[in-house]
Amino acid sequence: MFSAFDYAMMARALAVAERGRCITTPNPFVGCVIVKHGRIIGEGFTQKGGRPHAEAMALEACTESPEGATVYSTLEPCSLHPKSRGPACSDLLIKARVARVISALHDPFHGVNGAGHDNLRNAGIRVEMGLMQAEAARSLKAFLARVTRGRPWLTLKVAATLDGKTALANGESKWITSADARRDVHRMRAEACAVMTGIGTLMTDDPELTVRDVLCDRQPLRVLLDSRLDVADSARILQGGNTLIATATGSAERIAALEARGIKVMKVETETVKGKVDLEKMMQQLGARGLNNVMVETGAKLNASLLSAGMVDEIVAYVAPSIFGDDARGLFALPELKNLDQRTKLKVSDVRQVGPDLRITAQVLKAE
Ligand code: AOF
Ligand code: ZN
Repeated sequence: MFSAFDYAMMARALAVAERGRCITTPNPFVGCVIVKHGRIIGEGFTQKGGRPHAEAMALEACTESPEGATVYSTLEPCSLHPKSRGPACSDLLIKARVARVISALHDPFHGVNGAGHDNLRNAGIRVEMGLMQAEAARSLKAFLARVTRGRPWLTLKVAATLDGKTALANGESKWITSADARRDVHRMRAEACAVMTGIGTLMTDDPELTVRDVLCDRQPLRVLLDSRLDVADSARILQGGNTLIATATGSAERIAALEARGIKVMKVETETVKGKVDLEKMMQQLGARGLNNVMVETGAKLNASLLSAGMVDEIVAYVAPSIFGDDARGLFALPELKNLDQRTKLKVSDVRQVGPDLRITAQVLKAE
């Protein structure tokens, strides 16, 4: 049983955790609040690159001895595991002689997976779990997705008119949504571990895929899906490093030339017939690289391929209050559906206005 005060402290820990949202990758952004005699004596959040952890920061920040204190953590405090990059938080809490630990979530990472809580319990600390679990799971959904299923959480960002169009029939498309919406997209990029596009979009738009309109001291990895390595040497995505290309049939010489420029190239198996990158394998490989959430900004073809492959978890749609008409280009170049059972169904989780535009966030419901 948790008290109203416990809820307030965990809500505080979740708010503190937000300060790490854009910087902790590949680690989850955790928040921790330490309370004694009804007062917060220390709080902390996971730091850039994932270390130090939230609990270590909160202990360090304590204004008085944490002995006998209650600790609120948005994730199970870690235990020592073979690849630990620092001390285990459960050991630090034991050493600090805290009395009680309340965490929102079990950490499914195989190196922890209950061992943090067990460690604390074995040292005589009272451990409780599940306070504001749904809220914590929502904020850490990308980390949880990567750890439990091996591939990152994929958010597809789209921008279209009210009638779902992205460009006129002649290709003209700049700008459909407002500057406010575009700034919001930069905020999304800042929160993503990686931003991905396809070679088709690269050929027409030559995007840079960097965070520019918001303050951010980490740039997401830029991922280009380019099955044959058709990318031009002058492409903007190749400037400034921090780029990974997923290729299926790119030649060894081309790969070597790109790598010599500091660009990472990742070979992915091809789909059985088409000679294209196998999207599920690509996502698994991105997961193995520690990417929690991948944001995709691309064209109608790759949008459709990712959707058809079942790789899309969430769609964030910016809808401009304008109409292009039926001859304009659409968002998803899907093959014709023969019956309504084949449609993709979504569950809307958020709707808000961004400047003059609408932003709709919806999760893709997987077919039963
Ligand atoms: C915590 N507090 O603030 C975070 C935790 O690579 P390491 O050694 O830093 O360990 C990373 C794992 O620790 C990560 O996969 C996740 O399970 C957990 N993250 N744990 O106690 C924190 N960020
Ligand atoms: Zn830890």
